[in-house]
Amino acid sequence: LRLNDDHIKLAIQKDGRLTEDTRNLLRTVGLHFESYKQRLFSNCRNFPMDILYVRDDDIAEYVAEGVVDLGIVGRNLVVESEKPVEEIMPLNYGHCSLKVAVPAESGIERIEQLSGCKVATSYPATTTRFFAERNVDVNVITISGSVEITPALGVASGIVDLVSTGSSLRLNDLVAIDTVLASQSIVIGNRDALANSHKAAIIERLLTRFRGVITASE
Ligand code: PRT
Ligand code: ZN
Repeated sequence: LRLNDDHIKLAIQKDGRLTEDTRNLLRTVGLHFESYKQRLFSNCRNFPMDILYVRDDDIAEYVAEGVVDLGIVGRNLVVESEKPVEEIMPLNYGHCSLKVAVPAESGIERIEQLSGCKVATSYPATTTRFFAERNVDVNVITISGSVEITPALGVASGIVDLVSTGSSLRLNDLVAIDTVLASQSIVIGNRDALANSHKAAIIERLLTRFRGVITASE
């Protein structure tokens, strides 16, 4: 089992929220590949592609650097990474949004009311850009996990965090007051790979298969 230079390389999340839907998509479009949890990559038996399993946080970087040609990852991480990659195709799963939320009892209803306050997030680049574009001066505090408990701890007045059902916000007595971005799982591509006729042809064959099942599911 080894990486083949004639193959395109696709990075997907190794073990997380997007992993099962991503594997299902690849199998639904007819790709045959082994996947063992402990393995770093697998070859497709019936398509010139190798699949790498990585942390989702590393996917945009690997695509930008050309370690892989394609990646499947949440758009939220692509935007946050600020890496030069091509956003090729939304896949219609992994829907969530990055929202500004505050304690329900704070009475805060507009982001302007957070002026001068601390805002905790795992998305510092996106959050900083969002408030700067709206001329609201906040102090962005970067937290790697459990951002939703920071207001109760007195660490921040508000948060910017991913929301899907909203139950995590409700559980922590937080309410959303604005949306920073809408996200879903997307295909991203390396710009040099897309400009390479050999690779671009294989990539187009894969995207054509994706298009078939994605339109069908809408
Ligand atoms: O290990 P690795 O680094 O690869 O994974 P990870 O733990 O960093 O990410 P993971 O697997 O949790 O999420 C992968 C991607 O799924 C995210 O980058 C998003 O694109 C997408 N996604 C979709 C979500 C959610 N929905 C979501 N609800 N990611 C996180 N959440 C969190 C949310 O922030 C909240 O804390 O899940 C919790 C429950 O959300 P509610 O609103 O349903 O209560
Ligand atoms: Zn991650």
